[in-house]
Amino acid sequence: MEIKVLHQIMDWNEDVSEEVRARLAERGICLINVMGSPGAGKTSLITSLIEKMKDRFRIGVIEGDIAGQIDADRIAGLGIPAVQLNTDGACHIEAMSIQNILPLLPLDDLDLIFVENIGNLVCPAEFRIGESLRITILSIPEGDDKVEKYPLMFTDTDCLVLNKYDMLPYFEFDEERVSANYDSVNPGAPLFRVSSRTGEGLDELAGYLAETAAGSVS
Ligand SMILES: Nc1nc2c(ncn2[C@@H]2O[C@H](COP(=O)(O)OP(=O)(O)O)[C@@H](O)[C@H]2O)c(=O)[nH]1
Ligand SMILES: [Mg+2]
Repeated sequence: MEIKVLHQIMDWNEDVSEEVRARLAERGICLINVMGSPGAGKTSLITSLIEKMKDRFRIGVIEGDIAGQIDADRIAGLGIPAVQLNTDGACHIEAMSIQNILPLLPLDDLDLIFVENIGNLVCPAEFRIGESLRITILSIPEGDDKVEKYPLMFTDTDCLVLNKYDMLPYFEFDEERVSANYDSVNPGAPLFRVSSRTGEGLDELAGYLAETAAGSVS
Protein backbone atom coordinates (compact mmCIF):
# COMPACT_ATOMS: atom_id res chain seq x y z
CA MET A 1 0.00 0.00 0.00
CA GLU A 2 1.32 3.40 -0.92
CA ILE A 3 1.54 5.84 2.01
CA LYS A 4 1.39 9.50 1.02
CA VAL A 5 1.94 11.24 4.34
CA LEU A 6 3.42 14.41 2.88
CA HIS A 7 0.63 14.86 0.36
CA GLN A 8 -2.01 14.38 3.02
CA ILE A 9 -0.46 17.01 5.25
CA MET A 10 -0.13 19.41 2.32
CA ASP A 11 -3.73 18.80 1.20
CA TRP A 12 -5.01 19.34 4.71
CA ASN A 13 -3.01 22.55 4.99
CA GLU A 14 -4.49 23.77 1.69
CA ASP A 15 -8.02 23.14 3.01
CA VAL A 16 -7.39 25.06 6.25
CA SER A 17 -5.70 27.85 4.30
CA GLU A 18 -8.73 28.25 2.04
CA GLU A 19 -11.01 28.25 5.09
CA VAL A 20 -8.94 31.01 6.74
CA ARG A 21 -8.79 33.06 3.54
CA ALA A 22 -12.55 32.80 2.98
CA ARG A 23 -13.35 33.64 6.62
CA LEU A 24 -11.14 36.72 6.47
CA ALA A 25 -12.53 37.78 3.08
CA GLU A 26 -16.07 37.65 4.52
CA ARG A 27 -14.93 40.19 7.11
CA GLY A 28 -13.24 42.28 4.41
CA ILE A 29 -9.74 41.43 5.65
CA CYS A 30 -6.82 40.70 3.32
CA LEU A 31 -3.90 38.64 4.68
CA ILE A 32 -0.47 39.25 3.11
CA ASN A 33 2.21 36.58 3.49
CA VAL A 34 5.70 38.13 3.56
CA MET A 35 8.48 35.65 2.80
CA GLY A 36 12.25 35.84 2.46
CA SER A 37 15.58 34.90 4.07
CA PRO A 38 16.57 35.86 7.61
CA GLY A 39 17.77 39.45 7.41
CA ALA A 40 16.30 40.16 3.95
CA GLY A 41 14.41 43.06 5.50
CA LYS A 42 10.95 41.59 6.14
CA THR A 43 10.28 43.44 9.39
CA SER A 44 11.77 46.67 8.05
CA LEU A 45 9.61 46.47 4.94
CA ILE A 46 6.45 45.73 6.93
CA THR A 47 7.26 48.71 9.18
CA SER A 48 7.77 50.99 6.17
CA LEU A 49 4.59 49.76 4.49
CA ILE A 50 2.59 50.36 7.67
CA GLU A 51 3.68 54.01 7.55
CA LYS A 52 2.64 54.29 3.89
CA MET A 53 -0.67 52.42 4.18
CA LYS A 54 -2.03 53.09 7.66
CA ASP A 55 -4.18 56.06 6.62
CA ARG A 56 -6.14 53.88 4.20
CA PHE A 57 -6.07 50.49 5.95
CA ARG A 58 -6.40 49.37 9.57
CA ILE A 59 -3.41 47.07 9.86
CA GLY A 60 -2.47 44.18 12.15
CA VAL A 61 0.65 42.00 12.10
CA ILE A 62 1.48 38.39 12.92
CA GLU A 63 5.21 37.98 13.44
CA GLY A 64 6.55 34.51 12.76
CA ASP A 65 9.87 33.50 14.28
CA ILE A 66 11.37 30.29 15.55
CA ALA A 67 11.88 31.93 18.96
CA GLY A 68 11.55 35.26 20.75
CA GLN A 69 9.32 38.30 20.30
CA ILE A 70 11.76 40.96 19.09
CA ASP A 71 9.87 41.69 15.87
CA ALA A 72 6.41 41.78 17.48
CA ASP A 73 7.80 44.28 20.00
CA ARG A 74 9.08 46.42 17.09
CA ILE A 75 5.65 46.44 15.44
CA ALA A 76 3.71 46.97 18.69
CA GLY A 77 5.97 49.97 19.33
CA LEU A 78 4.29 51.60 16.34
CA GLY A 79 0.89 51.26 18.01
CA ILE A 80 -0.13 48.46 15.63
CA PRO A 81 -1.85 45.29 16.95
CA ALA A 82 0.81 42.58 16.81
CA VAL A 83 1.03 38.93 17.82
CA GLN A 84 4.17 36.83 17.91
CA LEU A 85 3.94 33.27 16.62
CA ASN A 86 6.87 31.07 17.67
CA THR A 87 7.26 27.85 15.71
CA ASP A 88 9.78 26.39 18.21
CA GLY A 89 12.06 25.07 15.47
CA ALA A 90 9.76 24.64 12.47
CA CYS A 91 11.02 26.44 9.36
CA HIS A 92 7.62 27.65 8.13
CA ILE A 93 4.17 28.69 9.35
CA GLU A 94 1.15 26.46 8.66
CA ALA A 95 -2.44 27.58 8.08
CA MET A 96 -3.59 25.92 11.31
CA SER A 97 -1.30 28.16 13.36
CA ILE A 98 -2.78 31.24 11.70
CA GLN A 99 -6.29 29.94 12.35
CA ASN A 100 -5.43 29.52 16.04
CA ILE A 101 -3.76 32.89 16.46
CA LEU A 102 -6.25 35.08 14.54
CA PRO A 103 -8.67 35.44 17.51
CA LEU A 104 -5.86 37.22 19.39
CA LEU A 105 -6.09 40.11 16.91
CA PRO A 106 -8.94 42.68 16.99
CA LEU A 107 -10.41 41.38 13.72
CA ASP A 108 -13.41 43.74 13.78
CA ASP A 109 -11.00 46.66 13.56
CA LEU A 110 -8.72 45.40 10.78
CA ASP A 111 -8.63 45.54 6.98
CA LEU A 112 -5.16 44.15 6.40
CA ILE A 113 -2.94 41.63 8.19
CA PHE A 114 0.73 41.26 7.37
CA VAL A 115 2.24 37.90 8.32
CA GLU A 116 6.02 37.83 8.53
CA ASN A 117 6.86 34.24 7.71
CA ILE A 118 9.88 32.37 9.09
CA GLY A 119 13.15 33.54 7.52
CA ASN A 120 13.78 30.86 4.91
CA LEU A 121 13.80 30.64 1.11
CA VAL A 122 12.54 27.06 0.97
CA CYS A 123 9.76 25.78 3.28
CA PRO A 124 7.39 28.80 3.57
CA ALA A 125 6.67 28.68 -0.18
CA GLU A 126 5.18 25.22 0.19
CA PHE A 127 2.54 26.09 2.78
CA ARG A 128 -0.29 28.53 2.14
CA ILE A 129 -1.51 30.26 5.31
CA GLY A 130 -4.80 31.86 4.27
CA GLU A 131 -3.20 34.65 2.32
CA SER A 132 -4.79 36.59 -0.52
CA LEU A 133 -1.39 37.92 -1.51
CA ARG A 134 2.21 36.76 -1.31
CA ILE A 135 5.32 38.92 -1.28
CA THR A 136 8.77 37.39 -1.73
CA ILE A 137 11.69 39.57 -0.67
CA LEU A 138 15.20 39.14 -2.05
CA SER A 139 17.81 41.58 -0.77
CA ILE A 140 20.82 42.66 -2.82
CA PRO A 141 23.50 41.26 -0.41
CA GLU A 142 22.02 37.74 -0.74
CA GLY A 143 23.24 37.47 -4.33
CA ASP A 144 21.74 37.29 -7.81
CA ASP A 145 21.58 33.47 -8.11
CA LYS A 146 18.71 32.84 -5.69
CA VAL A 147 15.91 32.56 -8.27
CA GLU A 148 17.79 29.72 -9.94
CA LYS A 149 18.57 28.00 -6.63
CA TYR A 150 15.20 28.40 -4.90
CA PRO A 151 12.70 28.63 -7.78
CA LEU A 152 9.49 27.80 -5.88
CA MET A 153 9.79 30.86 -3.67
CA PHE A 154 9.85 33.04 -6.80
CA THR A 155 7.32 31.02 -8.83
CA ASP A 156 4.61 30.89 -6.19
CA THR A 157 4.45 34.56 -5.31
CA ASP A 158 2.38 37.52 -6.49
CA CYS A 159 5.31 39.91 -6.54
CA LEU A 160 9.05 40.11 -5.91
CA VAL A 161 10.64 42.87 -3.87
CA LEU A 162 14.31 43.49 -4.59
CA ASN A 163 15.12 45.02 -1.21
CA LYS A 164 18.17 46.97 0.03
CA TYR A 165 18.36 48.53 -3.41
CA ASP A 166 20.53 51.24 -1.83
CA MET A 167 23.23 48.55 -1.52
CA LEU A 168 23.42 47.88 -5.26
CA PRO A 169 26.63 49.93 -5.82
CA TYR A 170 28.48 47.86 -3.21
CA PHE A 171 27.73 44.35 -4.45
CA GLU A 172 28.30 42.44 -7.65
CA PHE A 173 24.63 41.91 -8.29
CA ASP A 174 23.29 41.39 -11.80
CA GLU A 175 19.73 42.76 -11.76
CA GLU A 176 19.09 41.59 -15.30
CA ARG A 177 19.90 38.02 -14.27
CA VAL A 178 17.35 38.16 -11.47
CA SER A 179 14.61 39.81 -13.49
CA ALA A 180 15.11 37.44 -16.47
CA ASN A 181 15.05 34.36 -14.24
CA TYR A 182 12.07 35.65 -12.28
CA ASP A 183 10.21 36.34 -15.51
CA SER A 184 10.94 32.85 -16.75
CA VAL A 185 9.50 31.16 -13.61
CA ASN A 186 6.71 33.69 -12.99
CA PRO A 187 5.91 35.42 -16.29
CA GLY A 188 4.45 38.92 -16.03
CA ALA A 189 4.55 39.09 -12.22
CA PRO A 190 5.65 42.49 -10.90
CA LEU A 191 9.13 43.22 -9.50
CA PHE A 192 9.68 46.22 -7.21
CA ARG A 193 13.08 47.77 -6.53
CA VAL A 194 12.85 49.01 -2.96
CA SER A 195 14.96 50.41 -0.14
CA SER A 196 13.40 50.48 3.30
CA ARG A 197 16.36 52.67 4.27
CA THR A 198 16.01 55.45 1.66
CA GLY A 199 12.30 54.94 0.91
CA GLU A 200 12.97 54.31 -2.79
CA GLY A 201 10.23 52.29 -4.49
CA LEU A 202 7.98 52.13 -1.44
CA ASP A 203 5.18 54.26 -2.94
CA GLU A 204 4.95 52.00 -5.98
CA LEU A 205 4.89 48.86 -3.82
CA ALA A 206 2.34 50.30 -1.37
CA GLY A 207 0.16 51.39 -4.31
CA TYR A 208 0.26 47.91 -5.83
CA LEU A 209 -0.55 46.25 -2.49
CA ALA A 210 -3.40 48.68 -1.76
CA GLU A 211 -4.98 48.04 -5.14
CA THR A 212 -4.53 44.26 -5.00
CA ALA A 213 -5.63 43.96 -1.36
CA ALA A 214 -8.78 45.99 -1.98
CA GLY A 215 -9.55 43.86 -5.06
CA SER A 216 -8.97 40.57 -3.24
CA VAL A 217 -11.76 41.04 -0.67
CA SER A 218 -14.33 43.03 -2.66
N1 LIG B 1 20.87 49.15 3.67
C1 LIG B 1 19.67 48.62 3.94
N2 LIG B 1 19.51 47.88 5.04
C2 LIG B 1 18.28 47.36 5.30
C3 LIG B 1 17.17 47.56 4.43
N3 LIG B 1 16.11 46.90 4.94
C4 LIG B 1 16.53 46.32 6.08
N4 LIG B 1 17.84 46.59 6.30
C5 LIG B 1 18.66 46.12 7.43
O1 LIG B 1 18.79 44.71 7.33
C6 LIG B 1 18.81 44.11 8.64
C7 LIG B 1 17.72 43.06 8.74
O2 LIG B 1 16.45 43.70 8.64
P1 LIG B 1 15.12 43.04 9.20
O3 LIG B 1 13.99 43.92 8.76
O4 LIG B 1 15.25 42.76 10.64
O5 LIG B 1 15.11 41.65 8.39
P2 LIG B 1 14.23 40.34 8.59
O6 LIG B 1 15.06 39.38 9.36
O7 LIG B 1 13.98 39.83 7.20
O8 LIG B 1 12.97 40.75 9.28
C8 LIG B 1 18.63 45.26 9.63
O9 LIG B 1 19.91 45.64 10.09
C9 LIG B 1 18.01 46.36 8.79
O10 LIG B 1 18.31 47.65 9.26
C10 LIG B 1 17.38 48.37 3.27
O11 LIG B 1 16.49 48.59 2.44
N5 LIG B 1 18.66 48.85 3.07
MG1 LIG C 1 12.09 39.99 11.04
